Amino acid sequence: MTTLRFMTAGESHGPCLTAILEGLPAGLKLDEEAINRDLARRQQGYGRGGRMKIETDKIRVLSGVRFGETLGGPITLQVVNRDFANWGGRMAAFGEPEGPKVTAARPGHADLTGIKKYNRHDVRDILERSSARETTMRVAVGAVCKEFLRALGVEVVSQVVTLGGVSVDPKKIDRSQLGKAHDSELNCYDPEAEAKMKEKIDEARKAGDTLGGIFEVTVRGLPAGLGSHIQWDRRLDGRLAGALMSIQAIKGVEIGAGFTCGLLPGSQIHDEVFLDAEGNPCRKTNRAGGLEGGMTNGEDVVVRAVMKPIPTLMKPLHSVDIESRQEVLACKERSDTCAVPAASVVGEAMTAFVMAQAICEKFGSDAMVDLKAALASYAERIRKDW
Ligand code: EPS
Repeated sequence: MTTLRFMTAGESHGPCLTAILEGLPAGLKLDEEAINRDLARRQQGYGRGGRMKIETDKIRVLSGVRFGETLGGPITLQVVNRDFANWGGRMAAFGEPEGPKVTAARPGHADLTGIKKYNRHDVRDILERSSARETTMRVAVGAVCKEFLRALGVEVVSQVVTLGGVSVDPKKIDRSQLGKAHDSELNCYDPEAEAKMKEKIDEARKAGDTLGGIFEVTVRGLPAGLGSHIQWDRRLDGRLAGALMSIQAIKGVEIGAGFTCGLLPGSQIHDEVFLDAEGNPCRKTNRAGGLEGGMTNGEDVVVRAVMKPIPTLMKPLHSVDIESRQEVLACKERSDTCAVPAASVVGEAMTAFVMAQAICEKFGSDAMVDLKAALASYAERIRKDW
């Protein structure tokens, strides 16, 4: 197998989180601080809970990189869970567990189905791995992929467009200033909408409730022709949607005009093609979100994902106790009121991984210098011959 791939390991309150990323070319320069910056961005955002005050996620690179350059071998990434020091008795690999079991499953979480499927009798055995703490490692992997893409002139950015029912004014989104939202507390371009979103978060926190929302990821600078129409599992829109749907709490994904495509006629959906001043094909709209026929078409890739409200409520919902077999209120684990800004950083990471994988497949991934030469020659050919 030559494709770029990764795997994560670790429990939310275990000693550490780990990822192995394999398949990136040798000779890619990596900046430790760029990875730490994205880890810090995932930890931020108005509405997060107490855990983020305990952790300061910092990357340790244990293999595959020497003096800031990739070697072509598996890259092992690690983040230590500081909170493990407080949880050792409940999370040790051996010995007897301390403290009570968690037995009241939370609706909306992996708890109830997880204990049945894996034959566990403590919900902690499920929630520790299903927790969105795992996304720390996706962000670390994504930060490496973003550096790879940046070396090829490709940028991946995100913004929150809806939170707790408040949406940004689309007119205020300036796509020429990609990444501008990253400086704000909710990763949002629109300060007025952001102020209203923060009010909603405060209200939800007081009510013991949680909030979801929608984020958008944009990728700029991709060559046309990544992915393929030839086979279902090579279509890049399908792979991208799958990668985003795999993020904890994501319930829907749309590309470009997305669900609006079901409301409007074809004349108002498809992006007409014109010739630019140099006689090359160009578009005035991007309702396809940069993907046609399962392939990038050279426009920005624009994808949106909706995150449901976090299932751990401080004012818990009705559920069942797996030990007493009685109806009870769901357990209360410390949690966040809203994690949509954090999810947007995870969305960037998964998108960056999918795009990096498609590039490695198309242009070969042994040495960075060969990959760059293959990409340049392809870009030149499709510029001339179309
Ligand atoms: C998270 C860490 C978790 C939660 C949250 C995300 O920390 P703890 O469980 O110690 O409070 O804040 O996880 C969930 C919302 C969840 O449902 O599991 C993180 O690092 O992102």
